[in-house]
Amino acid sequence: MTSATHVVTENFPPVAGRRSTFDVEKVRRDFPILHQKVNGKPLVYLDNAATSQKPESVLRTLDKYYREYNSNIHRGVHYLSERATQAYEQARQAAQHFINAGDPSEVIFVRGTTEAINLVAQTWGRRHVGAGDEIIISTMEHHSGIVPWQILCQEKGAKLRVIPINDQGELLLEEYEKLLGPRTKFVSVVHVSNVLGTINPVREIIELAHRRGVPVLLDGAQAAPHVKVDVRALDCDFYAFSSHKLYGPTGVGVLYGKAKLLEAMPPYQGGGDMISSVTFEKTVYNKVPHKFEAGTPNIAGVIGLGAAIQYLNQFDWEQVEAHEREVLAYASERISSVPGVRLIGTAREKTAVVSFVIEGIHPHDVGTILDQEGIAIRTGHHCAQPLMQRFGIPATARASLGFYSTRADVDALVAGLHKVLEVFQ
Ligand code: 7TS
Repeated sequence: MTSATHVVTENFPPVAGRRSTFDVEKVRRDFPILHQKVNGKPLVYLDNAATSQKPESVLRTLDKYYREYNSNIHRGVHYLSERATQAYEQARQAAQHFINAGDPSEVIFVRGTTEAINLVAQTWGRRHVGAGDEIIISTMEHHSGIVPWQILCQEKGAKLRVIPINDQGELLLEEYEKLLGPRTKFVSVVHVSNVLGTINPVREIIELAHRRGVPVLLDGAQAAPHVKVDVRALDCDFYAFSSHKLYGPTGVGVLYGKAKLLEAMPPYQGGGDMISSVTFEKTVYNKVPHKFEAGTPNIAGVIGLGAAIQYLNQFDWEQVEAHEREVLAYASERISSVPGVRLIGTAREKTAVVSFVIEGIHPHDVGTILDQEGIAIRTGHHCAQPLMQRFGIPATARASLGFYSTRADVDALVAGLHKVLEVFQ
C-alpha cells in the first residue's frame, strides 16, 4: 500500500543552483525551440509579449507529470493523487514567493490574466459597484482590462473613467488624481503596457487610491516576466499575471488578492472543489483559495508554472533586468535609425517592447516580409484599440524581448527592416 510518506517532494526537475553571472548564450541553450530554422533562416523570436518560449525544465516537468503521476487533485487518497496534489500546492507556494505574497491562500490559479480580471469584476465588482459609481482604468489597457469593467458598468449603471497619457505613452498622474472622487469604487491599471512597454508608476497610483479607501488591481501580464514584482511592497489589492508570458505553459495564470478581500468576496463559479458541503437547500463554500477554483483545474499547467518559476529563481533579477534594459536600449536606437520609422512609446520608464510604424508601409506587410526572414514579430492593434486611437494609428509593428533576446536578434530585425524598405522602394 502506498501512503503520503511515499510522496516524492521533488516534482519539478532539478535545475542547477543559482547562476552567479547572466550568460545569455547559456540561457538560450535552455530553450530548445529557439534553435531551429524558419523559412530557411535561423529563427529570431521577438514576439515574447504575446507568449514566451519554454525552457527544457518546464517541458520535462509537463512530460513527467503526464508520464508518472497524472491524477486529479485534492480528493484522492491514492499515491498518484497525493503526489499531484502536493506538486500543485508546491506550485502555489512557488508563485506566492515569486510575488512575495504573505500567504499561499492569496494565490488563486486561473486561466490567465483575462480570467483573473473577470473574476474580480464579477465578484468584488458585482458586490460593491452600484449605479452612478465609477471605475478608473487607463488609456493603455489591454482589452482584458477594459471589457470586464465595461460589462460590469453596463449591468450596474456605473461609469468607466480613463486616465489619459502623453505622447510618450506615460500616464498623466495629475489627471488621475482629478479623476479620483467620491464615486470612485475601483482602480484597474496595467503595470506594464503591452504596446508601449511603459512601466507605470503603480506605487503612486495605489497610494493615491488608498488615501481614498479605493482598492487597486494591477494587470501584471507584461510586468511579471520583466520586473521584480513584490505585491506587499506595492500594497496592491489584486495582481494578475499569465504563466505563458512567464516562460510557463499556456492556460494558467495567477490572481493574487489580499486575504481579507478574497475572504469577503462571493465565489466566481460554482462546482466541485469550491465547496465544503452541499445540500439542495444550501452550499457552504470552501475556504480561499479553493473557493475560487471550481472544477478540475489545469493541473499540468499549474505544475508547469511552478517549474518555470523554479527555473527563473536561479537568476539574479537585477542581472536579468540589466540585460533586458541593455538590449532594449540597443533595439530602440537601431530600430529608430531605420528610415521612415517612428517609435510608438518612448516613456522614460520602459521595458522589453518596441512598437513602431514605418511611413507608407502597413505593419502587416512589415510582419509578413520579416517572417520570410525567419523573424517573428507581432503586428496589429495588440488588443489595445483605444490606445491605437489615442495615437491616431490603426496598428503597429511590435518587437518584444524575452530574457534570452540578444543584440544579434536586434541586428537581424534591423537587416530585415531594410529588406522591407527595399521591397517598397
Ligand atoms: N493584459 C495585458 C497587459 C496583456 O498584454 C495581455 C496579453 C493580457 C492582459 C491578456 O493575457 P491572457 O494571458 O489572459 O491572454 N497580451 C497579448 C499581446 O500583447 N499579444 O498577445 C497577447
